[in-house]
Amino acid sequence: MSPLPAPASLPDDLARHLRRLRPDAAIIILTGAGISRESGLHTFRDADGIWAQVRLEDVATPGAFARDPDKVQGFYNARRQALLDPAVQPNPAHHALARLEREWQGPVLLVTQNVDDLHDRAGSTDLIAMHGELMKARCTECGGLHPWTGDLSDTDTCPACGRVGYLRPHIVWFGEMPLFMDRIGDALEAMEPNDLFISIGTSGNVYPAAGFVAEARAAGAVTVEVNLEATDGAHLFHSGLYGPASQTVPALVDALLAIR
Ligand code: BV8
Repeated sequence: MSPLPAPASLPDDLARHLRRLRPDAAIIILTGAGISRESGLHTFRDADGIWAQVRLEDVATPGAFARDPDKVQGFYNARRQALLDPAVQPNPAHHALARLEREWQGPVLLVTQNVDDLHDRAGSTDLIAMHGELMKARCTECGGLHPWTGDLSDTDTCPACGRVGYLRPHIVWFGEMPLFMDRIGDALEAMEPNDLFISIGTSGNVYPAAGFVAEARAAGAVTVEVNLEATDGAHLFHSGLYGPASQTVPALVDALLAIR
């Protein structure tokens, strides 16, 4: 296979790694809160992040929900209303990933840790929300999943089973198993040498998502970290692209789509 043309406008080491890619390579992308920061949503562990405002032990664990359901419901009700703000829209990074899925010759799987709906609204379709979705409620009795845009409380009725007071946010809390792990694991295991794994806007603090890069690398994939700045896990990746996602992600997608 003759070497692919070097993608333009990327750091040399990243361009060198991307040259290994086949134009129909499989791409797996993992996103975190950083990709939505420029849409106006807070991250978790930045100085102005969510965990600087409230303790995760008080709002994002099953124990917290059992102890004080109103506090937990109030935490997610506020975030659901913030997401519904018309000013909160997909940014160029979300749109670039949807474009990559449309135009790349190989499969593009987008796994997000985010519970906002910005990837969906940008048009990504092969999309896994492994930590749940803010705009859905789940019945703890019948398991029914329901679109939910208003506030949730223990006075609400499950549209499926009619029980009152059994609806919770469709969110994966700490200590709960993330969603679609079989599908994600199969996709990572199926990666071949010179496929591509891209991590975007995540600090790599939360497992099992933070372990995906090691699985991809073990399969021989090219691994790239795209983030505002290098994370503590930067050494786990072959290369990195640093800066605001609304600039770095479109540049990376342009360079990938230049590979023919
Ligand atoms: C599990 C809820 C096992 C949704 C979240 C004890 C018991 C059980 C498990 C554990 C335990 N102790 C530890 C664990 C494992 C635990 C874990 O990893 N804990 C950490 C804190 C050490 N994991 C779990 O509990 C997981 N479950 O292990 O289950 C199991 C096994 C069998 C049976 C049952 C269970 C569950 C993990 C999911 C937890 N839920 N949130 C919500 O409220 O939103 S995780 C939370 O962190 C969010 O979902 C978020 O997505 C995730 C990761 O955070 P990031 O997205 O990375 O955000 P962060 O702020 O950290 O970083 C943002 C980055 O963006 C930064 O690097 C920044 O530089 C960058 N950035 C900022 N601006 C920009 C930018 N980049 C680009 N452009 C910009 N403009």
